Amino acid sequence: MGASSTSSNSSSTAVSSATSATTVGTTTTGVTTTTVNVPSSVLNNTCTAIISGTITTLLYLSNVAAFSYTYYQYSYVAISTSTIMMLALRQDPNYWCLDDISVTENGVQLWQNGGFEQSPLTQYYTYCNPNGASSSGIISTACPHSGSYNFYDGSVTYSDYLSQSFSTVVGSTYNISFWLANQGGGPDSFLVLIGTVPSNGTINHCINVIIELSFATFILNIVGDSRQ
Ligand SMILES: [Ca+2]
Repeated sequence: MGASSTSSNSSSTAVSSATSATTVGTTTTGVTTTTVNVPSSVLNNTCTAIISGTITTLLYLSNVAAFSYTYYQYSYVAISTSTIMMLALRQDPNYWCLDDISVTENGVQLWQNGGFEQSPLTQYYTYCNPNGASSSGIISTACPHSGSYNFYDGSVTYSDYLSQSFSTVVGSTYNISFWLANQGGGPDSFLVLIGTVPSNGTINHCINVIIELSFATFILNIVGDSRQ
């Protein structure tokens, strides 16, 4: 019997008595796999278009009530050499507080500025607001979980999108976690997707177009078309 077994020494808590002991869940580790249908408008747009391959939904919350900072943790087995995680946030009447995002493999941190202590946001993150939603996400001092800053997002009516990509080894397991608080009730939604960055590493709708001034009038029309 050579199987290595991880044995926990914790005394097996005998389920006893008739007291209806409910789990008190203030800061829980929630590995919640819910099968909720994410609206296609949230899933399919110019922001999510940069993810390719098999896309895994780690978390989808929709129209949930306010809750204090809660720890979310997941394991993800990489399917490509470059992986992207994207978070989509919408909070019409209030705000999401997000902090301490972490992606590790064997203890090595792969996610940069997960604590949002460094500015500007776009130094490490790709930020996308496809519908120009108001009260969209920023680095803020409003509700840090640790340090002085957090991501603070009250994107109205539509989600805005925050993402970062990192190198991965196919078949290796990555530990993903973050802290999230909801400052109010719905309409709200919070989505976390993970998938593959296209192999050529380019993002189709972020093509740099060189404008030659002598052809400015003509070429500017082309620029307008290419950015649709
Ligand atoms: Ca922080």
